Amino acid sequence: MRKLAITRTVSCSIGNCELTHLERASIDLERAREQHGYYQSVLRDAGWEVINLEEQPDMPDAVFVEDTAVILDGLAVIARPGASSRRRETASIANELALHLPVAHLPDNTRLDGGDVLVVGKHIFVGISTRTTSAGVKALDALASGFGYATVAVEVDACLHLKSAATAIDDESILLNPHLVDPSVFADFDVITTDPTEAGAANVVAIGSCLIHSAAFPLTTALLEAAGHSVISVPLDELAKAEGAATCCSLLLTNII
Ligand code: CIR
Repeated sequence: MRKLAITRTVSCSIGNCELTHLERASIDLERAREQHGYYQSVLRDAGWEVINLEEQPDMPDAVFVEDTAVILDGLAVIARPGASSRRRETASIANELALHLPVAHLPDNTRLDGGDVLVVGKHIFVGISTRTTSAGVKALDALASGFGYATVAVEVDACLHLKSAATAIDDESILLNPHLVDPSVFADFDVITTDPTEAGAANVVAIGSCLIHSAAFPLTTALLEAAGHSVISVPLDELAKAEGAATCCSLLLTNII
């Protein structure tokens, strides 16, 4: 089965990124690109074909491709980013995705960031956040239900996106920070809770053989390993200054031709 990861070069303008919960700090572009390159190499080493889209110099947050689409089994839904500065990012992503699977769009009057959409098997959890509206959730549900998915809305107010608070380890297990999301939402799953001293540690990318996790959260990495998971720690602290985490940097497609 083909495994495709869509990524995009870190924009030279990343210093002008959107910020919601962090104070602006100077971002070292070269270091951010090095860390991004290492993230891509980890994907390649794990057997993913990495497509790197060209830089969008006038779109500071364009490296965070996760926010531009939701990948389902048999359908890609193009997002409607909640931040106006990010809306133009979706056009080139839609063109690329259309080469690999059917593509659908959300209505104009909706808002939805891919970072708010956690797909676990046939369950979709969607954060209602500063970026995603309930109209966005309903529109996604209308598209996804035809593909056998059940969608649940989740309140998110303590962090940027739902996936800042909870991500999937596999189809049965979730890594979450109980201070950022109500754990009862995931009552039907096995849950691993992040170390209480590592606020941003709930973001993990499941790439089949192992998990990509930020090297900034070693105590939570150790908890994942103690639970039997294989983890690759990736330095992502430069991109974290732009409020980006590990899942943000790729769109992962499987089950495609
Ligand atoms: C933003 O605020 O949109 C970017 N600076 C960070 C986006 C991170 N994306 C994500 O968590 N999925």
